[in-house]
Amino acid sequence: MDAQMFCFQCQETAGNKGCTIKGVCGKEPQTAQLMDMLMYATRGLAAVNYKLREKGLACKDAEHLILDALFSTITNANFDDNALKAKIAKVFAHKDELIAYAKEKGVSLPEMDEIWFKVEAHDYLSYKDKVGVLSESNEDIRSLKQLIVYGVKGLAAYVEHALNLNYEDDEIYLVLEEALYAVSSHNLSADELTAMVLKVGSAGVKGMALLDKANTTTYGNPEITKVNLGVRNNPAILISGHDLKDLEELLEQTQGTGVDVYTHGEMLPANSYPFFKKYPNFVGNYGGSWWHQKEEFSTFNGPILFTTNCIVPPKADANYIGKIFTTGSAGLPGAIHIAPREKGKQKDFSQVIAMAKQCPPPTEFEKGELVAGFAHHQVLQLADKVIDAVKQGAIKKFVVMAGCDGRMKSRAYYTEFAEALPKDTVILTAGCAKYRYNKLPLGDIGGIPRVLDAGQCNDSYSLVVIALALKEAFGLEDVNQLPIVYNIAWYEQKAVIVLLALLSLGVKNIHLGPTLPAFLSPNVVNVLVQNFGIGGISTVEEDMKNWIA
Ligand code: FSO
Ligand code: SF4
Repeated sequence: MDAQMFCFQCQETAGNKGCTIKGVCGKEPQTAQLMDMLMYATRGLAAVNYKLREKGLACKDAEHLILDALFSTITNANFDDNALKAKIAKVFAHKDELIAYAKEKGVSLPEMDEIWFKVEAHDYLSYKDKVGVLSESNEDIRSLKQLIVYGVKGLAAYVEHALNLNYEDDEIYLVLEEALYAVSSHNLSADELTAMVLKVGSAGVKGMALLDKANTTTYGNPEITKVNLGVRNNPAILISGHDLKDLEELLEQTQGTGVDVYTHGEMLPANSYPFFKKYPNFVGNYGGSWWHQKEEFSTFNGPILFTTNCIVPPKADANYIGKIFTTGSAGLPGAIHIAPREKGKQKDFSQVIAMAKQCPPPTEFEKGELVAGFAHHQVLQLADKVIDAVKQGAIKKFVVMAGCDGRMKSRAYYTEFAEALPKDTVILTAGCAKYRYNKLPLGDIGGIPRVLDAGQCNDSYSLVVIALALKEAFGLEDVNQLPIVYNIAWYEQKAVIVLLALLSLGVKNIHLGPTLPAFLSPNVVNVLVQNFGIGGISTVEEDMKNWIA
């Protein structure tokens, strides 16, 4: 059958080559093509704003449109064709305005197709070969360009969360636009593109630091918290995704309504922020990582609010159809989309709350508690204890097992790896990867839990801060001299920016699994192996022998 789409941006891509008929994620070919068009249009808008920025004339609205467009094309974020079409139209229209503005200000724009290209809505699907990933015929250049694009998508997601809390950084916008400009350019060498990859990685560190500052300044530093896994007897809303501002407003609006709020997936770390603990209806966490949602949503009984990915399109007969709400860059056909907040106002979650009131309370499927809240501030408060444990040999190694979870059977590796680790090792985690082992009874070392969960995938930044503090404490010159093994599980493009951020900080010998990205060509893999010692994973026994013993 002819390829109707081409997408290889995530770890579950078909055959570890590319989705060509329909996405393994559930993305329809038409949706994939619209995303390609949105990316092409956005690259044009970014190029124009980049040129305006050189003259100090960059447009704020363009920056925000670019963030939203990039975020919307991330794996499992937006499946809604109508929403994507509206975004394409908006980007084209804004690009036109900026082109006119550039002309008025005497800013010359290059002959780059992305800048001058424009089509009407009825033709969005007519240019799939021109705007798709395979339009770049050189495999290595394509690979480097997509590595940049995927890093930039992940970065945009984090920057958008920071923006929602009114934190911004022009230097990050500059890199986002410069990177998209580079991807559209035809005369950059592989070396120049490689340099851009690392530049995006450095911006990734800045982006995660910005979000960390936004989150901790607004909501306090995460602290050790026992998160309740059971349920209460009230109707409830399940909030998923990563956006803490949405959670704040939902909690505010549910006060006194008799409706409880539970976190799901990547929202779990919110339970550790002091700010959210004041809400009596904030009950705890329901369920596991994103891909278990079909079962978990069907027993939750109440409405589900997606603030970001990872959405799994429900089956037509799912009993929670009609109960899904999206907001921000997330979207799903058939779901109700909660409009953006107007300046100075909150988003309006009244429809979600009204629906919850009509629903039975959640059905319990587990009990107990989970310990979370080991972001940098909390861990550094325990620094003396941790350093002593290392000096006395009670802790021999730290294993960074951050990243994502996913559906592939081969990910059982991560549970088995965590179980097989010797008792004198500590796992540092962040992101939804942790659900593979965070409910295992792995115990503690002199009161230090053997799984230290820093939070969401963006809180991998905390792991960097912790590593740098340990380097100082032990008087080492290089972070690679620490007794740390990196065994990172990736799934989508936020994990790509976390990886690039680590590389830009000089972290070597990262193991990436369960498979290496399909978008890395053999030559690009070689460059990563030679310069950074990147490698894959093997069996638990082999990896234990080679990395830990
Ligand atoms: Fe997971 Fe999904 Fe946070 Fe990702 S829920 S996979 S890397 O969106 O963003 O860790
Ligand atoms: Fe395939 Fe992943 Fe792209 Fe979905 S996001 S179409 S699963 S490569």
